[in-house]
Amino acid sequence: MVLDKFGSGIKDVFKRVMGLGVVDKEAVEAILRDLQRTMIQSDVDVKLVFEMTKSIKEKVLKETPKGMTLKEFFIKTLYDEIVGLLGREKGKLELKNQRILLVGLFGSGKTTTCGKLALWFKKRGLSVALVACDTHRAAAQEQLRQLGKQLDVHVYDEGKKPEDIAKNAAQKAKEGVVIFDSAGRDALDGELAKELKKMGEVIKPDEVFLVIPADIGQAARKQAEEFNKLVGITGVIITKMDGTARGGGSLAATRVSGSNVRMIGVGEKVDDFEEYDPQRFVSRLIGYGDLQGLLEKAKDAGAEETAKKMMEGKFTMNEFFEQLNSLQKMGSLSKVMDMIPGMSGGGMMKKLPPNFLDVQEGKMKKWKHIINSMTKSERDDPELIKQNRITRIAKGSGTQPSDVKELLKSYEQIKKMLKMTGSAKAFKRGPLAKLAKQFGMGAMG
Ligand SMILES: Nc1nc2c(ncn2[C@@H]2O[C@H](COP(=O)(O)OP(=O)(O)O)[C@@H](O)[C@H]2O)c(=O)[nH]1
Ligand SMILES: [Mg+2]
Repeated sequence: MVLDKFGSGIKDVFKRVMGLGVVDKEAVEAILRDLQRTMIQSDVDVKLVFEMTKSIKEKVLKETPKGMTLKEFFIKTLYDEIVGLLGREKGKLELKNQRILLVGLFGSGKTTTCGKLALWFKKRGLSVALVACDTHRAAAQEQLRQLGKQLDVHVYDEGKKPEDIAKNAAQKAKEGVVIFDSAGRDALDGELAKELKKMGEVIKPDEVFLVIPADIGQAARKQAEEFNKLVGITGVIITKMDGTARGGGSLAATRVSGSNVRMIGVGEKVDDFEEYDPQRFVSRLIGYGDLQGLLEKAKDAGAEETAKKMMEGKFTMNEFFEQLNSLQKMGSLSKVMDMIPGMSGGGMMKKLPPNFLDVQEGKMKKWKHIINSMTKSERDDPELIKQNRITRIAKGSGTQPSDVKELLKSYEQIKKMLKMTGSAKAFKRGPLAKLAKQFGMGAMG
């Protein structure tokens, strides 16, 4: 498992929550203190840590969604927030021919990562070449040539200056994935910036990856920001994740810098290399099964609440729209319908004519504009909307008053239909049948 110490610290936090019978306010606070300690030990910026735990506390202690216990909600919120801290986006390498330039300070792992990248693409069927542009250190080019030999990948090294070597290679290697190694320095000084800029001009790279060792922790933020400002980077590769407790700090700091972590190095060998996926990482710590169950439950809790509200005829224009929108995606409205006694949502969905979704799409767009032009109080209580408001809303949304009226009518009909507590008849003769007609669906069932 990667991220040994950071990962096991977080895992312990989850274990502790799972082990509690009932979670109350005191337990939440105690566990959040544990989480703070773990994060700070991993060199996550203290301000970030406190912001995160504050946000978790506020969410969790405010209101627990119906159908979930505080414990479940707490675990789910922990999961969401930790994933958010580590970077929501999954790191990825595009599998295509491209030019990649690796930049970074001395000893960060650039040359090693060149080899890892070469193997990654080669294993996936692309042709690969390496370019040895580190003329700064005597043995640097030889190190890359050795890697090339080991991986059976061609290494370009003709030329004196880094930009000449890069230029020669760029002319010869027309296709495939071409990976350019570069020289580091102790710091990103003017000389290094100039050298990398010149290389960038002749290479015109598709990707410029900054290589950062995990053990610098939260200093990764400053480094990523500086390199981005002076050289321009498209992503970060964090190396040496295997040997440090500060991995969490470097991941969180990179996220704050605005860069994405694309890959992580987890050892010295050429195949110690992984795509970075914060969701998968945190899921593994909790246990995939546990998490899947919780996420499902959280979704259900939301749907159940909406269903209840809708059946009582209490729902806002926004909720109405959301439900219709998910109907389009064959999503949660069918679930909502399923929960209404006597309405077999699944059956109804199957009876929809195949062009139903097409017909609706244009209308949904229009309705969205209309709803956006309403005030909050109008959205919460559409009954407020009478003639002069209709004119205003139509103007504001670039639609006709008849469009606004149609939306209001549909809202009213759904509301009425749902109030007539669930009889399947509603679908055949009731308001929903009328609504169906409006959508151009004709009679249903
Ligand atoms: N444990 C570990 N060591 C690494 C990793 N990546 C690179 N190294 C080591 O870090 C040292 C410097 O790597 P090198 O690629 O030469 O760095 P460069 O100066 O940026 O080119 C070498 O001893 C590598 O074996 C990694 O992911 N894990
Ligand atoms: Mg090197």
